[in-house]
Amino acid sequence: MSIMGTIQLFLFCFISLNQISNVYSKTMSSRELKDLLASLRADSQTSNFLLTYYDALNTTGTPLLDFQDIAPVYKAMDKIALTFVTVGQISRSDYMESVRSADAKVRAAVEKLYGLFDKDKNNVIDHEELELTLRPRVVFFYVDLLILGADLDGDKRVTEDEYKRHIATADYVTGDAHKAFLEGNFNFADLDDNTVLEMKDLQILFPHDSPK
Ligand SMILES: [Ca+2]
Ligand SMILES: [Ca+2]
Ligand SMILES: [Ca+2]
Repeated sequence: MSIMGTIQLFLFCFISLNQISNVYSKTMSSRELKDLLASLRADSQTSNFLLTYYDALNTTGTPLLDFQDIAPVYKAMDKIALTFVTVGQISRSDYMESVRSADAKVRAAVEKLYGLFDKDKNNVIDHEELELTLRPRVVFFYVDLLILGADLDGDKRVTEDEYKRHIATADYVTGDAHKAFLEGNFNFADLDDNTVLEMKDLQILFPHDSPK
């Protein structure tokens, strides 16, 4: 390999590691999110979805996303999640009714998320629309978990054991049904089925040619 090639490879590895360590700060800025998406070479549709998703979730209005942004939305959306599991779709009215008792900021965030998933704007999120969002959902699930503190030992990998221990004590989990739903999410995002959620799973979503 030429000297320039070696330098480029070194820089690439350095930047990648740096970006991963930024993800694990239990906070995330939009700059860090953009860097992560660039390091994954995410397609523009996925990137736009994720930037809008995290913009909607940032209810505390700070430049950073943290636990206080994500956890209340997870908590408010427990019934919505369960409706999806049992019915396979949800209307806008049922969806908003489910979060009626949440505070106004959380309701506003959740409503923005509805618009993001309901691509054809017919006020129903159906199974097909959910399928279309596979890539962003895997990415945000991983990033959400790091922000929520599920990576207990801080190695940027969330093992199934860490995840179960996290949701057993997390106060945004509203009950057994919600817990079971969240456990199912782990398997959904663990694309290589190695019982660890990590960058490798995200990289599977965005295959690209290896450098020549
Ligand atoms: Ca729709
Ligand atoms: Ca870990
Ligand atoms: Ca995995």
